[in-house]
Amino acid sequence: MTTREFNFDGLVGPTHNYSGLSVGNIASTRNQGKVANPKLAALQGLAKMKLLMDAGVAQGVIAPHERPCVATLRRAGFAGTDADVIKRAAREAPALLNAVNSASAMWAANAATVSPSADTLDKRVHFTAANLNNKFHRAIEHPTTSRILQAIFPDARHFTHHAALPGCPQLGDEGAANHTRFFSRDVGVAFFVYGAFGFDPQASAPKKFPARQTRDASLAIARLHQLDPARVVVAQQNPDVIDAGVFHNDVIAVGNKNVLFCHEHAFVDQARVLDEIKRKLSGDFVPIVVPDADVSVADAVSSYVFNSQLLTEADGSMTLLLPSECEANPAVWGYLQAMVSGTGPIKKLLPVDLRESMQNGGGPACLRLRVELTEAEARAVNPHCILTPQLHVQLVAWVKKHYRDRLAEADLADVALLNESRRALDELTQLIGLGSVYPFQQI
Ligand code: SUG
Repeated sequence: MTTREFNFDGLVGPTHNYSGLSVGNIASTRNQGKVANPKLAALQGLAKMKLLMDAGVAQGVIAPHERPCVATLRRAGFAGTDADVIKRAAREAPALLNAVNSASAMWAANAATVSPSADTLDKRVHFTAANLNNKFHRAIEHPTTSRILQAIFPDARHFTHHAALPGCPQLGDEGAANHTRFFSRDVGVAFFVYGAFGFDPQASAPKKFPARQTRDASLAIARLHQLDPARVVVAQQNPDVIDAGVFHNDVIAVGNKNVLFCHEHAFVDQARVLDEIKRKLSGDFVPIVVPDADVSVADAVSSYVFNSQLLTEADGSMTLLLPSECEANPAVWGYLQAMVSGTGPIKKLLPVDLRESMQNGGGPACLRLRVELTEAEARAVNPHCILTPQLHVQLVAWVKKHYRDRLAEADLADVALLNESRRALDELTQLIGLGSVYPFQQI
């Protein structure tokens, strides 16, 4: 069966800001309090989507969420008009107000885990929205994420949507950021990476920063998606690299087809893990393991070199679309130059400027959700969510019309921001044919 990978990017929302909400994500903590530029952030994201569309990649768009999330403030006891709710929250619970303003749904790699129909027992594409249980500002995403994914993939003959796993530390789930699907000669292998065990006693755990994904959550998703255990590999992330700022596996590894590009210290018992992937892929596996002596974990985290997208070219070679920050890091850039002139599968480097997102710890790979589809499944996708040159022009105009170019922490208490965001999102749902996915549209 021929399939094609669709790449769905999260559109940056109008409240993109730097609130330092993600302990363990070094960029988020470091840039707390910086003035953000939501307009530039959204335009940078759209430029990346256009680059991929122009390169022949099937590119989709995932809508931002309603922020500030007034419904969450009401659940926390704030009442009155929407304006009253925001004003009181600003006075009495500013940290909560910051959290419900986060535009973090832009990082679509955390929206869900997706298994292609070739790998599932009932031959449907399975989606499980991630509960993102480890961070309050992210744990409120999944109900809207589920509605958006169902609006993009509505046909139950092809698509199965599972609700997020129960929100508890034992089942913390961060979606596709901790899941890679390898593929070779008609065999698909699902690779899940966890940082904590979940229910079982922890053999080794990070000491400084939280492990967000649990083994129990990964196993639950493999069950829900009806994956064949003979085609599943579950590995523990190296706890030391979590403590060095690798809060998701996609900060230290990226895979495509039968290739894995990762750091030497990515996984516990790495040689055994790579052997298991190779065996389950029937021997056809090409790991590119970057030695610590060439690129340290600190350089990997500051440059985000592994948070890149590996694209397959027409001749079968691969291109690494990576953050432009990599060019400024001599160790990283030197390694990459040598790599592309060698004999391995990665032949080209394509740096992209995603600085606004990067300053919150979100590189190219964070911004996208990969969905592998057959032709029949592709025809069942909501066509309005697929980027075309015309939609790109419309979305750029939409951003320029509605977004601010400056957003500081104090602005999050501005009631006008809520109204601007709602107007923008209302117009967006019409542009990309989503229907009423937002709470404010359902009143
Ligand atoms: O969950 N940052 C996100 C970044 C997510 C990156 N995604 C992947 N690696 N796939 C996070 O830590 C920062 C928000 C703030 O601090 O305002 C934030 O949520």
